[in-house]
Amino acid sequence: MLTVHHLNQSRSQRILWMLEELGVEYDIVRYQRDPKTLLAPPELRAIHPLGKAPVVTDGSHTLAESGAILEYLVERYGEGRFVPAQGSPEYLRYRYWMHYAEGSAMPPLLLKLVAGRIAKAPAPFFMKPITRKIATSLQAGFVDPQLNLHFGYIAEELKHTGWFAGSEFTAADVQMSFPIESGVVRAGAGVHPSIRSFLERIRARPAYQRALARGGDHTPLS
Ligand SMILES: N[C@@H](CCC(=O)N[C@@H](CS)C(=O)NCC(=O)O)C(=O)O
Repeated sequence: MLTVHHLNQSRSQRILWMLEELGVEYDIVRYQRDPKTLLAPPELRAIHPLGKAPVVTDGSHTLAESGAILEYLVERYGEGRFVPAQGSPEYLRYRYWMHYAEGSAMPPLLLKLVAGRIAKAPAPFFMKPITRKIATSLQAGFVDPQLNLHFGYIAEELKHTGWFAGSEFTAADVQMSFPIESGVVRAGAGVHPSIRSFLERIRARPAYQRALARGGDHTPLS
């Protein structure tokens, strides 16, 4: 039986959703973030040395990295579904968005989370204005302009067909759902109608709703 090592409010929700789309049976082992540090508990390191979610075990395979896991699941269980035909222009877009999600979209979103926490972190009163100034300068000078650039671009791309890789729903849409849901919470990405419409369409999918019911609340951290 395939097992998903699932951390609350995390990227592992994407994997549950993909498995529901594929109709593959799976077990869930649940882990809770430390409420202060937000880190995964050390038990997850027993499954994979980095101790980050998601991790999937399938028979003798232990897999990490959301994009690599999604590609594995679609190749192993998809029977041609959820991926464009190899060699097609849609396949190139598919591969691009599979990498873009974690390689380009997530770094400024993570910086936004960290800068927000620095600004709110307890500090001696004489240090507070300094830490707040560092955090707000980082946000205003780099993070916010980068996020506006990325979400403006994503919104334009979604205007073509409403999906990321051609006119059909694919695993690239599953992979992109996490930066988009995080972007709405952290970066006001919901101002773009094409992004709102994408979210409405994915949230209406029965498989998305089944994954939510099994995985629990996955509202991205803010
Ligand atoms: N690029 C990795 C990122 C994995 C990652 O950072 N996961 C977060 C959850 S969203 C995590 O495990 N955070 C807790 C920790 O770092 O201890 C992927 O896509 O799987």
